[in-house]
Amino acid sequence: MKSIVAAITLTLAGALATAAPAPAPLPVLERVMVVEPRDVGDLQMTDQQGKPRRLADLSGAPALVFFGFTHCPDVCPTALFEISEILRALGPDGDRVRALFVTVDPERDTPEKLKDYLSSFDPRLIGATGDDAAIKAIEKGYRVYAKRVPLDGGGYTMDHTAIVYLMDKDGRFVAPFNMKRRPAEAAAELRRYL
Ligand SMILES: [Cu+2]
Repeated sequence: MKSIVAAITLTLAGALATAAPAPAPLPVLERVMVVEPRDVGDLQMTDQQGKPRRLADLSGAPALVFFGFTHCPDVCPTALFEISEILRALGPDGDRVRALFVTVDPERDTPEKLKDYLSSFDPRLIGATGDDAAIKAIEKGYRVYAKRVPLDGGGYTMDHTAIVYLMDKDGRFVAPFNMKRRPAEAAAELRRYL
């Protein structure tokens, strides 16, 4: 799925390259293909301090929401690094933006594990975990795909949606956030939602 979206986005980018310069942020087809998250505000999670929170508690500020798991070999650490760079590029405005990392692997990603993992990234990142039902409910709200895949040598990894969701300050979904640009450009777009 992700590669299809990427391929179509690339094709689209190629098509647009010859057209008039468009405001960059939203690859149109990618936007159309994402099924919009709705009514996620009432959902419950536990943050990396072990504190129960409602997703609605995050509103009042634009938010970047990303799903993943701490055992992820590359996609998640890359995205969290990039999100951290964007927060840094925002300067003091970074405190007025929220960034949420929701685990799709609550069995292994306890609050303690999330806290330890997120200590490598921007301290403003909020980790979200919960029991299986709570995480399933968040995945459903965001229409996120996440599936356990057994590994040959035992154990498992997770296949998961790797979109960064941009939510506005009322907690409504805006669009997939375009991560394929410099942190300063991404920061400039986020500032428009403050
Ligand atoms: Cu991942």
